Amino acid sequence: MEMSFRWYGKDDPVTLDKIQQIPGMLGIVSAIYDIPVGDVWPFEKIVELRQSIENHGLKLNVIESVPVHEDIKMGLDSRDQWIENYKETLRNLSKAGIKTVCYNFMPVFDWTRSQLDAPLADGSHSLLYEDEKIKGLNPLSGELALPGWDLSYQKDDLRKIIDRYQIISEQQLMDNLIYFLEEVVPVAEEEDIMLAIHPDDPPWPIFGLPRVITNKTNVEYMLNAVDSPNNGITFCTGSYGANPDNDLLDIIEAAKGRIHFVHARNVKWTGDLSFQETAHLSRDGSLDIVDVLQKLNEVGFTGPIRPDHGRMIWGEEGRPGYGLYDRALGATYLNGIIETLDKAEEA
Ligand code: DNO
Repeated sequence: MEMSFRWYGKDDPVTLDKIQQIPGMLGIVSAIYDIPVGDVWPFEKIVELRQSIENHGLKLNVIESVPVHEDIKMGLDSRDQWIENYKETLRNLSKAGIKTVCYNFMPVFDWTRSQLDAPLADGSHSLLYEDEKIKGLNPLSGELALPGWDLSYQKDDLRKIIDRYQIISEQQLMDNLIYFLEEVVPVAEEEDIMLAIHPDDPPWPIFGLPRVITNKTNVEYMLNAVDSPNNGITFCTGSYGANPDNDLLDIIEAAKGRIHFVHARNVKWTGDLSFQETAHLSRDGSLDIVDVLQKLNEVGFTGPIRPDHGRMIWGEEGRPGYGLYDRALGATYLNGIIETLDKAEEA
């Protein structure tokens, strides 16, 4: 597996200089952040990003994410133009040497939490999701603005989009995803790009908006609907694992050969549809990270993996979930497991 780390570009306080000092670090997961959603990513900009990473002895191995325009998710007539742009971006990425592209199909809101700095018993803090709190929130009020959300919408536009989703069922959203995949997967095949859809986080509907990449049944449906190795998934332990009904090993088995990227992190279930993120260790959360890596190894996964969200520890301040220290500890823990698995295999 290729140990990798997410980097938010030149403005990220966690610099490449620091990331390069994490033992065993090989890959950088990044994106171009100043292009409006839906526009074509220029080849030169991608090359520039790649170059800045290679100057630090690291490799730009995954783009996370190329965002999907809301018109595509809503299935509007205008989607075809946005899909053409998406194909062009894939071609440019391929030309610049990128082989793995992560994206998601969550309506409007990407990953969602009710609190970004919830204390843990050890004095650190982390991301918390409490469904009761989320239920009581109006996303239009502005009281919750999360780092993963696209905040470029004007309030009225956002209201219109949310209204429009009220008549889109889960099946329709899935159909819109498949329409998109039928268009872009052939280009991914031509360009030798692995598409890796990120699950919905959390894996259930929020704010009355449908969500579809939530469980094994839906993942299988999506993989079978466009049955190509280039149509794959990002296996995010913490997103699928937020729902105790999801059996992570079972999902890996169902998606074997189609997992192109892994996000590894742990969560502790704290109640019905509620969880708090913890350190990566199996004993700290509800997910068994060793079992997951063992299973990934068993199904032959050798692609990029990154430690995901960490706690904020040692007084670090920064982008919630994306500090340096706890993610670096996570990488070291994951590397220990991977080395052990590799040795056992050689023996
Ligand atoms: C959160 C991330 C997500 C992810 C996107 C992928 O920390 O895992 O924001 O990058 O959903 O498209």
